[in-house]
Amino acid sequence: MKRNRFYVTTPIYYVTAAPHLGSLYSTLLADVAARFHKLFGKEVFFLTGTDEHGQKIAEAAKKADKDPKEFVDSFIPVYKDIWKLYNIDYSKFMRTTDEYHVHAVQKWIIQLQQQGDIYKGQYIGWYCTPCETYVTEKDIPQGAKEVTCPSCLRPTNQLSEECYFFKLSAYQDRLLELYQNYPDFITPKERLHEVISFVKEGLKDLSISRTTISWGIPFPGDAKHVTYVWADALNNYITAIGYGSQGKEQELEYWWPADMQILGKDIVRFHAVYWPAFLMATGLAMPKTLLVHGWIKVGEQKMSKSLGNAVDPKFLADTYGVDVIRYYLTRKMTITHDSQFSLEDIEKSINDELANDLGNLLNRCLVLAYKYNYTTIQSSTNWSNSAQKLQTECGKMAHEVIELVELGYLYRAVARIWDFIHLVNAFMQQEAPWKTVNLDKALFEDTIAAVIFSLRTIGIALWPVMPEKMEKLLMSLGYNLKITPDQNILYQAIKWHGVCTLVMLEPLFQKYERKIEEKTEEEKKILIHSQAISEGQTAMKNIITIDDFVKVDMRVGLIEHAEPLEKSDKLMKLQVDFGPLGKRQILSGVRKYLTVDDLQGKKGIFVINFAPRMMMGYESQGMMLTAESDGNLSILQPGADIALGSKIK
Ligand code: ME8
Repeated sequence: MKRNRFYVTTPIYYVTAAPHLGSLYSTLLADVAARFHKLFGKEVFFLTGTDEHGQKIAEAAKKADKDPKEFVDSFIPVYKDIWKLYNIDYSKFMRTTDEYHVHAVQKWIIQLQQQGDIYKGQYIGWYCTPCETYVTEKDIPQGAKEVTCPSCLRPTNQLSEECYFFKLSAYQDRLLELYQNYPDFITPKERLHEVISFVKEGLKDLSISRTTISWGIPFPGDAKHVTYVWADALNNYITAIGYGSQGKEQELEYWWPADMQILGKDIVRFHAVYWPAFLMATGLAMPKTLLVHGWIKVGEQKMSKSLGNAVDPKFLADTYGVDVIRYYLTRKMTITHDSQFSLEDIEKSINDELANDLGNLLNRCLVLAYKYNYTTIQSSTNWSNSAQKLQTECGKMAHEVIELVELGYLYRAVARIWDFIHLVNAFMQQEAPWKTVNLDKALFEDTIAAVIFSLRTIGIALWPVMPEKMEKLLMSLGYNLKITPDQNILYQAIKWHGVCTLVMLEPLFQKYERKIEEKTEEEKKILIHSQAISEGQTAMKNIITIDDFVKVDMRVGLIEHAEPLEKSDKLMKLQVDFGPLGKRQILSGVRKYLTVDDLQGKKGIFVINFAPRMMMGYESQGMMLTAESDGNLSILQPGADIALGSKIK
């Protein structure tokens, strides 16, 4: 029998700060996947937690002048509150400082030592503390005195220490076999190829203990050493379900192997190389799939706390609502690639998709049903042809959604549900029940019923993504969502059975119509910050040489006369004196921002070697330079004693 269970995990996060949008994203994907599998009738275990040992945490605690345990403890309620706010329904929140985990990791080390997978040696290498990893040899230039981490581009430190090694090299062939025999082990495929080429380059044994720090799990039998943070952390996926705890063997057997392990592409090597090798050594089965997602980016940069561009999930929930952000992250951040985060996109999603495509469809249908007193809706035994077609499409949608969810492509599953929402909108438009109501009441009822049953299926299919909003939607259709073990509720919904008793509710989504002036200071800050980063980065990409620059002839000129062009609400006509170079007429698009008084009698900087251009019937013989900031424009003014016609260089 197919295993009717689903075990999903997230990375356990370093607790050096409150969770940011990146940590929320991975955790949310796990929550959405878990809820889908519950809908499919499976028993679900959803594990998340925190990674609390290692140099990075020790250093952050020291900076905060706190004991490391006290430091990590202070963040746990913050994590739990954010997860609660976002309705993250985890089964267990594990911490690597939990005693059962510490003991289990020590037992694991002893087992591997006894079987010869761990031995003592000497390590010399460059260590990156933010990534908690050594730089691999191929990334170190010969004779280098300083080495930058190839992953995060920050400086590394040279370490030489006695340490314990895990015999990773002995697993190289078995790992390659794994990737070959189970190509679904890593989703998406691009990541699998990267991992294969990394392993083919040759694996060195992995240092799994440290003597230079003390904040870690004591290495059994050698008090000088603590366990390397990744050897400690990766094991959380099994210790949390009973590995190494007496009397919990059955629990481990019940849940392991994990069905889906979700992580960002930054930590794929740890999960796709070290982790399966650890499991092989431990004698446990491989997880079914590692779902490796791309980064949320702002401009060209990964969103991250240390880069100062992280967005606070609490602020987003307060501004737009929890389910809107759940929807936005699940649908718009593609798993396979990096994705750009932007507040404008969130607002567009609310207006075009949530309020318009979905909210409006529900509302229009409810209003019509109420107006014509048809609020107890029966499934038909004799659907019209077009309603039957819609039902077939509804079934197809549900089947494809289930397939996509099983593969881990949650963003595509949501997009597929949305295709169906568009279809239902088109059906409503085509059948025009507001017209048929007076001509053919049966057809009117058939149309309304088909839309209501479609909406019921949509509400169930979208529940994992927007649980609160979809519970409301379903309530307005008189449907009480009940998760039932061993029954796939989505399959049942496509049969369009039963009766729906409608209840009129407030609109599900309000359009977001606040203009920039009406936004809060925090919103403005994020908007301006993300725009500045992307513009700055675009500027960085368009690098030019000095030869390009000198082609532009820029000169100092005096605006003798300025007048708005009557025919245009944008243009000002300027007469500009360039001293020995003569006078020119220049048209400038500043009318909305600057008055005649702002311009007349002022010196400015002008590009004078553009080909003359006709604008609204007047010739413009150059361009005035301006700078824009926060929606205001000002002219660039040289000092008072700079002669007219002077060249800018
Ligand atoms: O690496 N976009 O913890 P961590 C998308 N403790 N996801 C992001 C992201 C972004 N901009 N920033 C972070 C660690 N993430 C280890 C893990 S597991 C045994 C140990 C997510 O706090 C993404 O899942 O640095 C990434 O892999 C993870 O947070 C890194 O979290």
